[in-house]
Amino acid sequence: MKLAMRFGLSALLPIVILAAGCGSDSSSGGTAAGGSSTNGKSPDSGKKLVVGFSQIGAESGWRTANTESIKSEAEKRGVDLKFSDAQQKQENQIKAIRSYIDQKVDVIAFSPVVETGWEPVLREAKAANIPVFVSDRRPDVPDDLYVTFIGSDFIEEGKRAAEWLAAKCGGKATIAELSGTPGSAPANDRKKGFTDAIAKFPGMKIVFSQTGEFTRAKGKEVTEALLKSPQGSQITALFAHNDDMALGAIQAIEEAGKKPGKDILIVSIDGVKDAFKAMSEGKLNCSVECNPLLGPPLFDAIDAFKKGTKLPKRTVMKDGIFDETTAAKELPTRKY
Ligand code: GYE
Repeated sequence: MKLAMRFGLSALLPIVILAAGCGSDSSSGGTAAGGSSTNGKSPDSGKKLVVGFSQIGAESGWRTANTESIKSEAEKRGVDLKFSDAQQKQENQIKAIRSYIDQKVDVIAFSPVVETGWEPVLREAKAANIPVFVSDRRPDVPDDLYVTFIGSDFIEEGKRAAEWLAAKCGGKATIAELSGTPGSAPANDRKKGFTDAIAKFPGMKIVFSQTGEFTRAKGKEVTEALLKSPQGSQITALFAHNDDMALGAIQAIEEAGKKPGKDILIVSIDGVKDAFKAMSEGKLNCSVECNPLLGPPLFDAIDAFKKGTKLPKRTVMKDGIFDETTAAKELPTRKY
């Protein structure tokens, strides 16, 4: 009953259907956790919906666009958003989620920095009857602990990066990998997708792999050290788990007197504007898109849930792939 009261605001919010025309694609059915308690009963007296969102940090252009999408969408819909930035620390995210539980927010949403270690705090949210929505990265928990998970397919992204590179280099490459935050879903899954796909090409080998923590500075630092090492001269291709690390690597390659995109082929993931600039200059060869604009589908899902709609457990964002041949044409229309 208490929850039904809190969710009563749905009558005042715009009617939006989950995933309709917003670049996402629902898949694999499932039951919305706790959905029965909200079935749009008892309209409340104009009280704003309170959503607590725990963000990972501000490590990349992707993350900046993602934060902006969530904040602007909340504002547009008149949602009272309690937003916190965990500065890459899981303990800060757990603290934020606990404080949202204490404040009795209507909904908790979060993007988990790493995959493991979330079960206790999500059980606390469930015990407090607060529905949890997962965006961007998946936590490794039983799926009754959250309503729905909206984000891209990171394994597929890694696979697409590998297949693009294989075609470009004719199945022959000595590859350096810059991986993302250790233990994070995109780092784990992109590595898996890429590694599984290059297994079909005996001439393609990853000979170096180190984390660049999804940041430009660390991507540059790691690449600088690699290029100074004896192994550096053997590298013919670089796979970065995100654009920012690739952009840092590009700076390091140029400072070492080599031509990024020519002496070393570079493929990365995200499709942010700076990557399109680098591609149009021929310094980055390919970027697999990962759509950060999760605000609209997330709040659509929250709205649909409040109305008692059964949501899929998983909604996969639709992403493209771009390379140096198309980047200049695409650049003016990029949204992030
Ligand atoms: O690719 C990277 C960011 O979780 C998909 O996190 C996200 C990743 C994104 O830091 O740039």
